[in-house]
Amino acid sequence: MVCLPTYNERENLERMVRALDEVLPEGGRVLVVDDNSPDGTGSVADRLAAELPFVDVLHRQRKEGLGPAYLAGFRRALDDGAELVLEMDCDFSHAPQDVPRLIAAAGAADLVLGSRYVEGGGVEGDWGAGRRIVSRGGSLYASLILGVRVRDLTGGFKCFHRRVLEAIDLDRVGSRGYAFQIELTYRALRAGFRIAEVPIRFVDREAGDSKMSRAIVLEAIWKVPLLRLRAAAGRL
Ligand SMILES: Nc1nc2c(ncn2[C@@H]2O[C@H](COP(=O)(O)OP(=O)(O)OP(=O)(O)O)[C@@H](O)[C@H]2O)c(=O)[nH]1
Ligand SMILES: [Mg+2]
Repeated sequence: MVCLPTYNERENLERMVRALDEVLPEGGRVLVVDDNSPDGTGSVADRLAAELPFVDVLHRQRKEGLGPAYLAGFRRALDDGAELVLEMDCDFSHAPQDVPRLIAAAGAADLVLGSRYVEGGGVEGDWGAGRRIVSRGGSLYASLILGVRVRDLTGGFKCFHRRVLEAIDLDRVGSRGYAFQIELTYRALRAGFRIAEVPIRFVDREAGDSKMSRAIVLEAIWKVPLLRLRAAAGRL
């Protein structure tokens, strides 16, 4: 099941869902998690769900950030019996054509990360220098502080086996933005799961607006050492 969080993705959602239809294996599903987008993305999602049997929608009352939206999506996916649960952005930064490679890699790993920072991966388009530094530097910062060898800790294109999400106490995951991506991967590692990174080319969004903010970056900066301290104290 692909969890697709949306906030004002009216211009992208339908194209995204149809592109996923082309690449998903038999039985694959898409769960749109919309936080009451002011641009009406939620009604686009409802229309798609009515037309396409593999699409479901989870409507949430308000925008609380990516973390809470994903957690709600994961709980639904687990309830629905999904064996593999994927995360990806709805703005085509993550290519739908890469989904089968992530799924294939899940044959030999518990958690697969679409990674920009391994051989063959990268960032395309006009991401400014500032944005590149935040992403690359953030990933490096987190791996140093946490002492893990993962190359791309901040990415949001992932494939979890359900056993990973079942083992992580989702109620304890408090991060909302990029920190959420770091926290989940770190918790999976601490729980002893095998992680594989497959190269992806990340493309800057063409339509719609970014939800990235200073608050999201700041949260990641202070949350990372906190995660490490909690883990050291055995209270992660
Ligand atoms: N449901 C929900 N979705 C969100 C929220 N914030 C972001 N999203 C979605 O999460 C995905 C990633 O958000 P983006 O705005 O692309 O953030 P980003 O990838 O960090 O920033 P850009 O690279 O500038 O696009 C997109 O599909 C967004 O619509 C939120 O609070 N709730
Ligand atoms: Mg994006």
